[in-house]
Amino acid sequence: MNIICVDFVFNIFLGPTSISLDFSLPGVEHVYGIPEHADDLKLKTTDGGDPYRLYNLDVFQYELYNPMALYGSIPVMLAHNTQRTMGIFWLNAAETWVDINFVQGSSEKPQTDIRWISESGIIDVFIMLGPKPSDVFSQYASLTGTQSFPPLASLGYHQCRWNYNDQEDVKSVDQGFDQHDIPYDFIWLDIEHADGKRYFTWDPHKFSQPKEMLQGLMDKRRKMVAIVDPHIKVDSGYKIHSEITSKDFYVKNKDGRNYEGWCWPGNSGYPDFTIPEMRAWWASMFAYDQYEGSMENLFTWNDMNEPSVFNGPEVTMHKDALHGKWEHREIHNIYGLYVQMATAEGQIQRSGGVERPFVLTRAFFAGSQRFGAVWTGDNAAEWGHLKISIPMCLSLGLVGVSFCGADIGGFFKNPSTELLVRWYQTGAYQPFFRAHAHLDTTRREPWLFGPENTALIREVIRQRYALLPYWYQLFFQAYRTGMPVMRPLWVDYPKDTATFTIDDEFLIGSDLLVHPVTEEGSLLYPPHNLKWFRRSSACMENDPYTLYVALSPKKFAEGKLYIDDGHSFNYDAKKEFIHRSLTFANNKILSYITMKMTSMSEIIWHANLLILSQTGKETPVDFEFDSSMSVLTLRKPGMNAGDDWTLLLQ
Ligand code: NBV
Repeated sequence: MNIICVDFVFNIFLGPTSISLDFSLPGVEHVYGIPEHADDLKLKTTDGGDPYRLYNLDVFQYELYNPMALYGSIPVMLAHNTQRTMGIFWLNAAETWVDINFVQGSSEKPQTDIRWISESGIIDVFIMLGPKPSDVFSQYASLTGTQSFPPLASLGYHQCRWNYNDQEDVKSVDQGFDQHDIPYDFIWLDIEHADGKRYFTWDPHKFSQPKEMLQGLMDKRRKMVAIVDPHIKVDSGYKIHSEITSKDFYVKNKDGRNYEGWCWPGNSGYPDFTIPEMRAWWASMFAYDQYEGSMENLFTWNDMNEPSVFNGPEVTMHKDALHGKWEHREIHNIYGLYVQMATAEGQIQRSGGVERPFVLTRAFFAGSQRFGAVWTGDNAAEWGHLKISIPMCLSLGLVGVSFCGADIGGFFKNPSTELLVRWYQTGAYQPFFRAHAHLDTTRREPWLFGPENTALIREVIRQRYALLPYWYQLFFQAYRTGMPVMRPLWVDYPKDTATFTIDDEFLIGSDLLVHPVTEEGSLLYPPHNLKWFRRSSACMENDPYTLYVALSPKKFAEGKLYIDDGHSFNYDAKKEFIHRSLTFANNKILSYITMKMTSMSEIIWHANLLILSQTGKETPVDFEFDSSMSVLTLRKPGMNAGDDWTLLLQ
């Protein structure tokens, strides 16, 4: 047995109640998780201060190193020491507070005491016993699912701004990338693209020909994301509003009338996403004949789904609003998850179940990883916000959400050029790689800061594209096993106590150590210009792979390669994929099938130094050896990534 479930069921009373449970963890000094907070990776004692709060809120200009609630809540805590990793999953979607105390236990042992307090609901706790970090990840995945496997393109670079003003603007930004030889995959449209903030529509003047715009992008194998928020303008002439009204799908006031609040469109209704029929209807709105102007390269961004209500308490919904017989207080933290779930389902359905969706959400809960990506909301163009993006994404990765990123450049305020470049250099090594900016900021497309800075940004975006096969393979692992893509060092070095508090550097998979510069005034390095690149990830599909082999002191290395069509569910439905393991040992590189081992035909290479023989046939291989760096480069060896082969160095 490796998961313990504690489940106390109480009667459900309307109105505020409260439940609580204490845990003592003897031998534990390090606890992590319970996002979302703008704080260090290792959770702090809350003794003498506020507990960490979990209550999905639209927070204006959030503070750093603070236990205050932010946009999402995942009530999962991990505890780690050199002997064991374990986790506690407090399954409750009501407002929750977590108190942490580090104490001296019996026989001088360190101990961590934790108190979970929720406003309502039931006590439903899962204890994941590990003992290895990877065990906790798979135990938690068995409860809430794994990271959805995203389309390959969504791991490329995303260019966003509130707002790209009109179709001409979109066109010229798109061309700017070509003129400056910078690849990108997605351009984003914020709330101004819709007709009077009526989502699923287009502004008739600024975006009068959406299909023409989308086709222009499609011709370049690029894509677009348009925002669809879950507050619906109360307007009888608006199809979405009238259908929700006629189907009686709005959240209700306690007196039974539709709940209305103030948001971007003015007076707004809030669809009740907890109703399965409502979610099915919402999903059907993404069909191409319902969502006019949409095409297969249009994807979705769900913002404001905490939900945000400008005139509500703490800018959210009243706790006594009703979802059927349930008060909002009971389900508050899971509302945003259901919005993203219904949206992702809509994208799958519009393709007849063939294509993978891409949906970004701001609010989230345990299990949101199954529906797409998450970002850290409205940060600011400050060095501290760049720095905090690392522990914020690491904490999310530990509790299942691998597809995480922060607004590059900072959402509020204008970044200095140095900060912007450093942010690109950091963001390129975080899972969700998107630049975004507030309406009132000055324009900041990558080529607006002089040729030297354009070159630096171009370089790091190209680095991201060069590493796409690595990212893609890691997302496939995350999808299959629950292993986080972006990881704290202790996950791979669980006995090295020095790693337990590190959160200014991190691992991507187990093989790439990243330590971004997040301090002002550090030395800039000159770009060295990667020679190849492409316009977007789709244009790379027939490119050769470059294999970097970094040997351990025992002259050993191993890695994995995963390839499929990059966008459909055929890897699952038709098992159309290549998944290979690559190892270097005894001077040989072997490539063999990971998922299903087949007999291996050995191919051995001969040249003066290196030899290739392919079922008897020998082919010389071009190589260079840089003795100062001990780097051996083999050029175009002509192997097929999908075949078994062996490379022998002599
Ligand atoms: O839709 C406008 C913005 C959006 O750009 C941002 O990314 C969201 O986090 N949205 C919040 C609402 C307004 C924030 C001031």
